[in-house]
Amino acid sequence: METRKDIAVGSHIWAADPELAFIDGIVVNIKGEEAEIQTSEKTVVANLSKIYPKDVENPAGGVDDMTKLSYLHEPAVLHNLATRYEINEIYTYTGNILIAVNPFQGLPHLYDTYMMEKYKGVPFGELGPHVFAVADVAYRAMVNEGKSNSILVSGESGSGKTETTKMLMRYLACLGGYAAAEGNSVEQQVLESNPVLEAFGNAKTVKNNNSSRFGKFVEIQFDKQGRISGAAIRTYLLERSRVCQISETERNYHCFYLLCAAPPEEIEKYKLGNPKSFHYLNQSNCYELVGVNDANEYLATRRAMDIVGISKTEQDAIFRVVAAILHLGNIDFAKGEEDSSVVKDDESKFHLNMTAELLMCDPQALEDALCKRVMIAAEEIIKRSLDPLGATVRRDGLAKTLYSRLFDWLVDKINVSIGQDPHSKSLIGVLDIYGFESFKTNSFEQFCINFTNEKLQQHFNQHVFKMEQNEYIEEEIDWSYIEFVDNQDILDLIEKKPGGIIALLDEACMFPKSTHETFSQKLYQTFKDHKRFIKPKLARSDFTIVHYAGEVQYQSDQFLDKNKDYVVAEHQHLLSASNCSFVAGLFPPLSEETTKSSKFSSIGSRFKLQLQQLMDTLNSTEPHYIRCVKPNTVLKPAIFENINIMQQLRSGGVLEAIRIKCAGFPTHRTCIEFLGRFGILAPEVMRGDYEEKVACKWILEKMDLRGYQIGKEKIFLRAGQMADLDARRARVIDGSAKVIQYKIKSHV
Ligand code: AD9
Ligand code: MG
Repeated sequence: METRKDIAVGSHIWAADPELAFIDGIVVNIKGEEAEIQTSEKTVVANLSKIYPKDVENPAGGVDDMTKLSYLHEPAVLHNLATRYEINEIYTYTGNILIAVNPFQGLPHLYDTYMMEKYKGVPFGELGPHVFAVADVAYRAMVNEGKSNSILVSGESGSGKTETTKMLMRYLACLGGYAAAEGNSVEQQVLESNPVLEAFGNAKTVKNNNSSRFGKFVEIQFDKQGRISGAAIRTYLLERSRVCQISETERNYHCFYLLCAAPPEEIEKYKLGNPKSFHYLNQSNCYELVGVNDANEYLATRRAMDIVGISKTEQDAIFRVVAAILHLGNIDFAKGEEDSSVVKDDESKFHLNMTAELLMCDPQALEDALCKRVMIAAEEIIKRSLDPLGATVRRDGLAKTLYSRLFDWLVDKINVSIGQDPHSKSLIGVLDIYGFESFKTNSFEQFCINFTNEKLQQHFNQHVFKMEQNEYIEEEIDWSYIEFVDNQDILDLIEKKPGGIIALLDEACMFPKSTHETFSQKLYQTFKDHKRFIKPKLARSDFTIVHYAGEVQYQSDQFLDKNKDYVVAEHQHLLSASNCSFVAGLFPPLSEETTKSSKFSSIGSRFKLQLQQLMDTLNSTEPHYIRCVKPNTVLKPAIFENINIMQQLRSGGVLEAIRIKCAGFPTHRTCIEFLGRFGILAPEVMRGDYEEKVACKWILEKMDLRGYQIGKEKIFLRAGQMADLDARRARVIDGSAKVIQYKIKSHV
């Protein structure tokens, strides 16, 4: 007995495969729940519930919109992307979501001025899928309706978010620029902010040679005429640990290597040299990037800094701080008297003096700030010595603080220099943010990144859901509430106040006796019955969150430290007294309040707030989504790793969007299309002179289908109904087993 209406002997299908994700074949026999399938290489047996009908009428080059697929399911989506990728069609729509598969090769014709001109003002969907089409539709909507728009680019590391973002910005600058603009126009400044931020915020990682180590939201403001009139850049969570700690094959932030490749007079001025001689760079054996000339990049960064309005004096100060951080990292400590520490040797002394000179502060004060800790007890101030290890931790802390303040200064400066347009009523926001991460070890950074993704996922689901609903309303079809998986419970687990993980973490940070173990115990107790929280077996301090994109096990041991944002008081005093106004400016004096209060400032809570502000902004805009996909882990063209890509489509919410569609009416066909394909099922109807809609209804009734809807011009089918109709159509056409046999032969 057949248990599935849409699958019969002779059906072309996809079956799950451990290596390729799915393989295609033809059903040659069905016994109970099991189907025997002939593929091009072997015969396999699969459970009927695990096979999917394959559309044999799919065009050879695939379809440019997933919603045009007759059967909207995982194998069809994957196969369509693969087919297109093979012919360098890297863009595909899913409704109005753009999927972009990283080509890992230059495709210059795809982005040249001819292409930009081509997409200008053309209605969405008329030309092939493209980032320019998304930027164009956002721009037109903004100009015509005066409504703000946003473009959200997401995907895993190395999938092409930053490249995509730059393309979007280039297209918007082209649409909204002053044609005859000279000098440093706003749009040029907006574009040139990219290389500056990349020099200081990007680094080579295992996953991407130019990985952004911060999240970014660029808000481009437009005037009434649709011209760019201002911009604001917001950045999120720069990875601080990289400044003093890098893993094998990775690099520190680009700017360090660029500076080491600066012209000789600058090298002399900053007493730099080979990157190999600096501790902060030589922990990894990787110094150069293939295809990148650091010396040229240094000059290019300087030029970009000129354009965004960073003065020569400021640039000198910036690179002085960068050089100072390198020297700082080379200061080693040895054991002094009792538990104290001293600067180790002459070489370390040289670096200490260089650091002090570059930061324009007193070398003795610098040494004290590194080796001693000031304790304020009731009435007196006690200076305690730190042991060499303690001093090293201090040194690294200072490096991280300096660098992150420098980065924030750059962002602020660029914002001031580009300027905001207070009169702008509409904007286009472009979001380039880290995708979902799950590594072997996951710490506080991954926790924050995945929290971001949960937030964006909720936004995405709600949007997809709403869009789908709108189409039903437009076609005036019945639409009863269709449920979709909501991730509100995960968000509550993380951010609820009081009682969520972030709130509990803050509590732990404020309580002096807390350790990561007591923090974890608290989590285990509080969330023991939470569906989204798991205490891993045998774990003492790990915890697992069941994210929408999968389970992630977090190691809590550095959560408390990483959540605390404070500048060591000694460092604050030292640098706010610097003779260099730039350096002193990075450490503005603290207000009386902050010095006294022992309350720490929580990175987690601040991030949560920033994220909420971002969501508020996004919620006031019309969103557009671009999902970037990384086709392989070797970063090479023309390699398409099925299973890996499936995972990305799943965690990027593409499959969820498709599931939402499937929960409603995934197949939309105009009446004419429908009759063309299925008229054969009811020749008597076709012979009669019926109105198209009536004819469709007759056929659907004859086939005894339930739950479908007929709109004003379209037929809306439930999931599986198209395949069911196709199977019947195939039976009518093929008729006999003879033809089935022929099909098998011709396939093998
Ligand atoms: V990360 O999360 O910041 O680590 P991204 O931003 O997603 O990551 P990125 O845009 O930096 O990835 O792309 C990685 C590399 O892929 C680039 O350096 C290019 O070499 C390559 N790439 C990405 N998109 C394109 C493209 N449209 N055309 C050609 C591309 N190459
Ligand atoms: Mg990036």
